[in-house]
Amino acid sequence: MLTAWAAAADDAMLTWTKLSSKQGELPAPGPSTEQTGAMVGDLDKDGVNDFLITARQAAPAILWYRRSKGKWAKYVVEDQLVPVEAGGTLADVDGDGDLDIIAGADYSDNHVWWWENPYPNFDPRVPWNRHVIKNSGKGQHHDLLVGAFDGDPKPELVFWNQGALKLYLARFPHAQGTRSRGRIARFSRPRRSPKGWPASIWMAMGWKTSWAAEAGSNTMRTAHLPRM
Ligand SMILES: [Ca+2]
Ligand SMILES: [Ca+2]
Ligand SMILES: [Ca+2]
Repeated sequence: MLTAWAAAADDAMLTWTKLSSKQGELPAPGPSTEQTGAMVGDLDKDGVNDFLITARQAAPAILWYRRSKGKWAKYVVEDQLVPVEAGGTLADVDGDGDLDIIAGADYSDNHVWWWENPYPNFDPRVPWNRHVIKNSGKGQHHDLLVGAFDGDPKPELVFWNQGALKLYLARFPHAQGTRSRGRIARFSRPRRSPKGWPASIWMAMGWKTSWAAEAGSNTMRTAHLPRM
């Protein structure tokens, strides 16, 4: 009874405030149209979430909206035009304790990149260093997610490459400050799917643990499997 009352009280207190760049309440993201992506995370580690907007029609391709003293300030992360697709994600790629940005290219380009968070040295006009994760094969990478897939506690990136109709895993560089690209592995379809599994299942084995993923044109789910 007490829990139900508390939940109802929280709902009653929840209010939303709309802020619009059209009304001048937020800096406008342009000049590009086609804002492809929005990512949320605490990029400056002050305990308050910030957000990023990506675009693919004109530079700059990535902007960071930093929350500071009750206002939003706009910082350039990528000052070039790179065709960033929807579906980027945030993770500490280089292991130095701050969130970095990971995103893939749209149909026109075969890259997947990550941008190195320069914490604590932020300048609204200075872009972040961009690194390459993938620069071969086919284009379009909508769906990216980060998790601990191979049995050690370090995270890896899994992404679906729409142009190739293939699912990839990329290991992060192992040591702080490394510029290595890590390692990219490819999922493959099992010759015989276990009974009852959907036809869209992909599997990666030979790592410390086995895992499976189901991928479609705009969705992806993954799960650990018992040792096989
Ligand atoms: Ca923040
Ligand atoms: Ca980092
Ligand atoms: Ca950093």
